[in-house]
Amino acid sequence: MHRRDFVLGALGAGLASTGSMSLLSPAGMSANAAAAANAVPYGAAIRVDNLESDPDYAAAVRAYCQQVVGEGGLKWFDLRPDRSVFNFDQPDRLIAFADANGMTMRGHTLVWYAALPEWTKEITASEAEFELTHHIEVVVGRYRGRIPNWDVVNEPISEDPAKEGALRDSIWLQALGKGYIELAFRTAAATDPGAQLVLNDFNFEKTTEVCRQRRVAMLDLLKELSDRDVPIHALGLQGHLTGEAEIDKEGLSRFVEEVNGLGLDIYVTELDVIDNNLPAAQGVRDQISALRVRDYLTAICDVVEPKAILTWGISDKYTWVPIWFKRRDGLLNRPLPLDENFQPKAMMQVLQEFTRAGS
Ligand code: 9MR
Repeated sequence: MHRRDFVLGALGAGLASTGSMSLLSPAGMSANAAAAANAVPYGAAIRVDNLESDPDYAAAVRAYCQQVVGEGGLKWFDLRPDRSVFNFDQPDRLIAFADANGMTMRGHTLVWYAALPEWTKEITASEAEFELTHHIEVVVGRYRGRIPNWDVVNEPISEDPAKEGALRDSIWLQALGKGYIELAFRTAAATDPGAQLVLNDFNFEKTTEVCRQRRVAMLDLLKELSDRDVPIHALGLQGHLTGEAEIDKEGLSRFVEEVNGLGLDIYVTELDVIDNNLPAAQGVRDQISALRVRDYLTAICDVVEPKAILTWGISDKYTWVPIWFKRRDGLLNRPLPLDENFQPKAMMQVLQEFTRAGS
């Protein structure tokens, strides 16, 4: 049998058991009631400008999400145009939207190798500790008690640990060594002792040797942090899945089990399916993407119920994927659970199964 037939067959069988696909909210149940029934909160990364300019987008977010996270806004290059400036405009608008709609907001992200403004190149090794801790104190301090969980450190593991060493190069690693991670978590915990502090990263789920090495590197890091009693509460699995790549269900389940064994919770923080190499036919493409999401969430939820499941965007109308992974045939990317007209795709039904039922 051709591999694609198998993939679609397996997916078809899975979807058939859950009935027809229409809206997330079952007939007769309001979106809010459906949200309240969720065992695991569902959320999405949000572009706050579009919430205000596109009423259909805002309506979709209201209908489906119990959590939001800014796709940008809290990143250094948005927040820190200058060394002495903090511009909280975007996160303030997003948290106002979240509060008004009974949603919680995640904070993304305090320390990352990327999305840094030019001026950060001037930070000297002796200034780095102050710049890092000051940034965390100001940002977490502003939202203390209001943003209940933070991606404190984002993507600390290198692309390919076997070749590059375990930790990803960054201004923080260069100036402060690997201790920058511990420093960031301790500072965040001291600033808001009630916040859930998350380490967030991607690419643990494929059957490749690189993914296996990345799981090993992440586990080593988490064990070290745990041995040192660093206040870290969860691992965020981003879940930017590659459409043509099978999920290593066994490898991912065992990884989640080991992480959970360290006393850490699991969040799924940035789920989407990079579909530039999938077939053009919309139905086929959407089914393969839904299958990847199903396999990914199955591998995780078989072991532990995630604290939340968030996709990186909600509609194909607004997604980062074409920035890096535009399709050669010129068709739009379809990485997210709603299409560009905010209609639910097979992926939304899969998300619904995992958020409604829990694990
Ligand atoms: O989707 C985000 C895009 O709009 C930003 O320009 C980019 C740089 O800040 O970051 C994208 O989001 C990334 C996230 O912050 C971390 N994991 C990978 C995401 C996709 O690149």
